[in-house]
Amino acid sequence: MGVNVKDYKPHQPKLPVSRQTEEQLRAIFMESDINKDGVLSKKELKQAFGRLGALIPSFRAYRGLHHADANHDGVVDKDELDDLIKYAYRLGYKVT
Ligand SMILES: [Ca+2]
Ligand SMILES: [Ca+2]
Repeated sequence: MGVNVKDYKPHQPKLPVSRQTEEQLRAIFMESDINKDGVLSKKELKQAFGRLGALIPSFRAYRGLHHADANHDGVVDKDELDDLIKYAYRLGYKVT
């Protein structure tokens, strides 16, 4: 029982680090959809960036929304979420 040392390959993660981080960021944003309407409001974005350790979550939510909200309806939907994730990733946010 236990870990099979022979098959343990620490330098070969299943996913590249960037991909893992993006998936973790996606999970955080999805969890922050408090009212489960499938889109992220500014208030929910603020919560998400707060969880990610942003110094000023409300500012980051504003910037993130401005960046990702392609159809200008004031919320980030599933299609826009990818842009938001890339935005957060570029800024160095990661799940700790
Ligand atoms: Ca929502
Ligand atoms: Ca939108």
